[in-house]
Amino acid sequence: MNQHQWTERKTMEVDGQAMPENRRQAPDVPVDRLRALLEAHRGERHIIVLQDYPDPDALSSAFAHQLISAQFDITADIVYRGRISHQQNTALVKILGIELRRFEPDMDLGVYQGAVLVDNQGNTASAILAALQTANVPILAVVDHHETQERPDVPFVDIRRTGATATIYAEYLQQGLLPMDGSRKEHVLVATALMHGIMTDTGNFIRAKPEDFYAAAFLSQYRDAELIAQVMSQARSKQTMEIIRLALGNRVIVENFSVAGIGYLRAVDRDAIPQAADFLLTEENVHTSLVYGILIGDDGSESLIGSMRTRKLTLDLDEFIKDVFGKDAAGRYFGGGKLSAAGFEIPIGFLAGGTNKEYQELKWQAFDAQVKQKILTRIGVNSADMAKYLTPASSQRQ
Ligand SMILES: [Mn+2]
Repeated sequence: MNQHQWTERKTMEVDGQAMPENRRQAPDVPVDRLRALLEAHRGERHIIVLQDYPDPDALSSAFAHQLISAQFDITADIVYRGRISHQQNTALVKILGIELRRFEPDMDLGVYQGAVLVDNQGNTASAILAALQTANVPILAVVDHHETQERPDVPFVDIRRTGATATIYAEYLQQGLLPMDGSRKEHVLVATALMHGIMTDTGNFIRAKPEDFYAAAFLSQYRDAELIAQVMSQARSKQTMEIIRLALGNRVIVENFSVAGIGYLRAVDRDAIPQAADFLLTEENVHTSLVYGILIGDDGSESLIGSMRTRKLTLDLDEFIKDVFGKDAAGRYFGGGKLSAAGFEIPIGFLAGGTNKEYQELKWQAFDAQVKQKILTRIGVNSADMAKYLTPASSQRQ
């Protein structure tokens, strides 16, 4: 944030109709443009598209978008493709009663007049995006806080480098897009969810920026603190613990990077990967962690997935991941993210499947070695030293 914006923000109060009059009237204020867009689409049915493995920031922002849309008689279905896999996310969805629809290839998308991308720009929800394109459903809005991807035809784009997308939605609420009423249950729930979204995306405010704190201050008037405590105290599953154990056992530490492959995992355990990466980062003399594995989807498809975390301020993980793993044939990056947290997903395609254990093992070793080589080369390990780091870590769970 530059000095000018910061000065402007300082004039904002945290408790209500707060924006200075001149800014509220300005035509380029996002909330006004979003209001105009929703007004123009009154009475329609929209699809809110989430990333394949939605996190609390995505879930809460989608929930907020759904409530805002209802103000304009717009029915908005929240759709995602992967799994709700983190124990806290399952709890969040249950407690909030958020209604989610899981994407199926035979879903009739023709019922939607428009799509909204929340906490993503389509590249982490590529299957749904492709289906929407086939069904001629236009993308009406993108609200996100990741690095900007090109989406030239979208009428409403609000991408800001805030700590969370929930921060942007909290601002919409504060600016009157959904007049908040503390006695209404769904308003308490949306405030609670957005607060949790900001907390998880900023590492409990450790990486929060001024606008995230402003948003949290506003939400604190409505949120249910007990509910947040309940969501956050959910225990990890046995499988998640097991994947963390594998990451710990398989990790290779080079130049303060801790790198671990964990072999194959199922879609329901997807979220154990970032949790393991978070855990490896807690070791002393480690500033960056990477945990990866081969995800076996419910449909038998396979993809190499990974999560990366860093505490090193000078390391831009978004750039790092894009640089190391590159783009697919269509020119889209396999991954990216924020400065301190990023991930990637590379479809294995033709090599997927195979029930033969030996073949599975061989395949894992090839991918394991390839990821390590790419990462270690980028870190600066020379080819003579490379061999000693490439002893394959077994994919076996026992
Ligand atoms: Mn987010």
